Amino acid sequence: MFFHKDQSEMSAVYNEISTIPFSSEDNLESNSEKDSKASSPASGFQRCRVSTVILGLLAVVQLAVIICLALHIEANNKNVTEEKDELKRALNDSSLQLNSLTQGNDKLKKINSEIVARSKNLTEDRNELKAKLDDLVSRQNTMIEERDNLTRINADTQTSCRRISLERDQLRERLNILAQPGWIIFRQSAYYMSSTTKTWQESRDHCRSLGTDLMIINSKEEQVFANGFKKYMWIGLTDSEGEGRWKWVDGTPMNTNYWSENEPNGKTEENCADIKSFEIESSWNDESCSHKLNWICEMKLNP
Ligand code: 2F8
Ligand code: CA
Repeated sequence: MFFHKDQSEMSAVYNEISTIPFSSEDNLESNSEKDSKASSPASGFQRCRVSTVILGLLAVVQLAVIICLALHIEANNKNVTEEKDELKRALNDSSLQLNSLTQGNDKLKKINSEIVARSKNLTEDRNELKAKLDDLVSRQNTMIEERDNLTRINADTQTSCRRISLERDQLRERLNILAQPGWIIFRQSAYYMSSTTKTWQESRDHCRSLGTDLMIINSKEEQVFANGFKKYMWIGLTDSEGEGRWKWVDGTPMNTNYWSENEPNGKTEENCADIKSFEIESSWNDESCSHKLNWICEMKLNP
C-alpha cells in the first residue's frame, strides 16, 4: 500500500514537471514566440530528451527511495519481530512466574489456614490450661491457708495440751497432798494444821514444800474458821520488809485486820503474826519470827 501511494505521488510530480518551462528566458517570451518555437521539431526533440533524462533521474531517485524504504521497513520489521519475540518470551516468563506465584500463594494460603487452625487450637489449649492453672493456684492458696490454720490450731492445741498436762500433774500432786491426813476443806481452800512447832520461816518452808503457803485471812468467816482450830499458830502475815507495813505472803497488803487489843506491839522485835487469843474474834498478835509455834497452811482449790 505504501508503494502504491509513492507511485501515484511520483506520477503527479512527473505531470507537473512536464509543464515547467526550461529557462527563464522562456517565461519572457511572448505567447506568440512560444507558439512559434513549439512548432519547431528540434526543440521538441530536445525537450523530449531532457524529459527522458529527468524521468530517468526521478526513477533512480524513486528506486533509491524505495530501496531505502524497503531496507528501513525490513529493519523495522526485524526489530518489531525481535521485540515481539522478546515480548513473547517475557510474556511466557511472566506467565510462568504468575503460575509459580499463584502456586506459591495457594501453598501459602493453605499453610496460613493450617497455622490459623493450629493457632486457634493452641489458644484454646492455652486458655484451658490457664483456667486449670488458676484453679490449681486457687486450690493451692486455699490449702496453704488451711495448712496455716491447722498449723496454728496444732500449735495452740500442743500449748493447751502441755498446759493441761501440767495442770493435771499439779492437780495429781495436790490431790496426793490433800489425800494425806490433817487437811480440812473450807469453802474454796484446804487447810493443814501442823502437829509440831517451827519458826515462822521454817513453817512457811514446810507449807511451800507442799505447794502451798501459810494461811492468808481475808474474810471474817475465814478468821472465825481459823480461831476454831484453837491453836497458838503462825499465819502468813509479816512486816519484815518494812516496820508497820504488814503484808501477806502472796504480796498483798493487809487491809482488814483482827489484831488483839494493844497489838501489834513488838515493833522491830516482833515482825511475824500469829493467832494467840483464839477465844475471841480479834486474835492476832505480833511475835518474834524465831519463836517456835504451830502453823497453818492454806491451799487454794481454784487458784
Ligand atoms: O500477848 C501479849 C504479849 O505477850 C508476850 O509478851 C509478854 C508476847 N511476847 C512473847 O511471847 C515473846 C508479846 O508478843 C505479846 O504481845
Ligand atoms: Ca505482840
